[in-house]
Amino acid sequence: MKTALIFGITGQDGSYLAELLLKKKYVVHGVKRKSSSLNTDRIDHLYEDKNVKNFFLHYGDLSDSLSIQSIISEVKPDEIYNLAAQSHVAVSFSMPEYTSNVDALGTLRILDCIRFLGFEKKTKFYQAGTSEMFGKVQQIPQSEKTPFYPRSPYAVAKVFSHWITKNYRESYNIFACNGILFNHESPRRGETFVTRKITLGLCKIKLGLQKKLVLGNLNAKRDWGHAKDFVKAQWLIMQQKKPGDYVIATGKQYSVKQFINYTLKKLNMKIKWKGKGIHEKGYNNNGKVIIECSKKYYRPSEVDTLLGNPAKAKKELNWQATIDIKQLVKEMVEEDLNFLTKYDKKKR
Ligand code: NAP
Ligand code: G4F
Repeated sequence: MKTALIFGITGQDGSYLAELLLKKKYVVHGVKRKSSSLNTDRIDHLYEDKNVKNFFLHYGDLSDSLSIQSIISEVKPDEIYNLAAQSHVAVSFSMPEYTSNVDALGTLRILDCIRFLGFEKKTKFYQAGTSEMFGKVQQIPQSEKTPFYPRSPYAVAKVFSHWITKNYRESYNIFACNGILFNHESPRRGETFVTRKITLGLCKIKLGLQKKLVLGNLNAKRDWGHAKDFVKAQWLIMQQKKPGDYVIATGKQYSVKQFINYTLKKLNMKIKWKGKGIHEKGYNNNGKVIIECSKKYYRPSEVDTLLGNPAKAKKELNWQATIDIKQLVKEMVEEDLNFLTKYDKKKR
């Protein structure tokens, strides 16, 4: 039986990866942060299920070497997945030092712990890299060979993590891999990322619980997949004969505005778009503005376009995305409507 340790188990990907590994009969250990309010809602169904025996949680933090050392030496994992991060690009401009500490040095802390404990031959390592590292893209589409041009403190920190992972692989022979994952979403996506902000916001407007949705740059383009597909790729990367770096993407690109239009269609809502850029607005049938833009949600430097080339993943991992944007939007809208209807009934 293999043992896995997931940093970031309470996040979107951590929860799906834990489900996948438990299905594959792994013993799964996860690291959660101390928080003054509950932060385990994405994994409570696993923790509370009496049939799930091999699932354990530990308190720890990527900014705290002692907790990392004590957990890794106790668990002695076969595979470590580092999914923990301050993962919000816009927030990284407000908290650049904290983001660098966690997203860059946190990775080094785990890798050096593997080396320090002499686990180089035992413990494989996966680093959650990102398409944000391509930033101001130097090539379209982006592959493993495309040079990085990070455009935020978040992306700069992730570039450090990418290279330190490669460096520990080459220097100490650790089975250390980088996934370079393009955007992936789900009903479990954090509510401040644009896709979930859109599905949740428009569902609330549909149910009369909110009047307006205020967003930033509607013209940004992303390669959006489903987190369930993408965690499968993370596991596959760790099962190869040799450690490597892989772009994981759908190979299709849509704008934020297109994502909104798919969501409106699924909700059977019609709007008229008027204006351009920051002045663009969406009007409902009664002529009321239900979508508008604000400078508040623009970034000091934007990543305008991201489009991945997942050819290497297809060839070597036999992986490809199975869920397209329409299915993704459908699932997110249905779960948000379901959640809001239950929540609204409870309140009454
Ligand atoms: P997420 O939902 O934001 O989850 C991040 C996880 O990291 C949470 O469990 C969070 O804990 C934990 N965390 C944050 N700061 C930490 C710290 N100081 N110490 C320990 N844990 C900490 O992110 P996600 O969407 O699942 O993404 C997973 C990873 O993939 C992240 O590293 C992200 O940067 C990267 N990535 C994501 C995407 C994407 O589109 N989703 C694409 C490429 C790469 P709390 O629950 O307590 O906040
Ligand atoms: O949903 P977003 O915040 O995701 P972003 O910045 O692409 O980052 C996500 O994907 C990365 C992979 O490429 C991950 F590494 C990272 O951890 C995170 O998961 O924004 C997507 C786009 C941006 O161009 C942003 O400017 O949507 C635009 N946008 C427009 N209005 C907005 C909003 N983004 C947010 N969060 N909120 C808005 O109101």
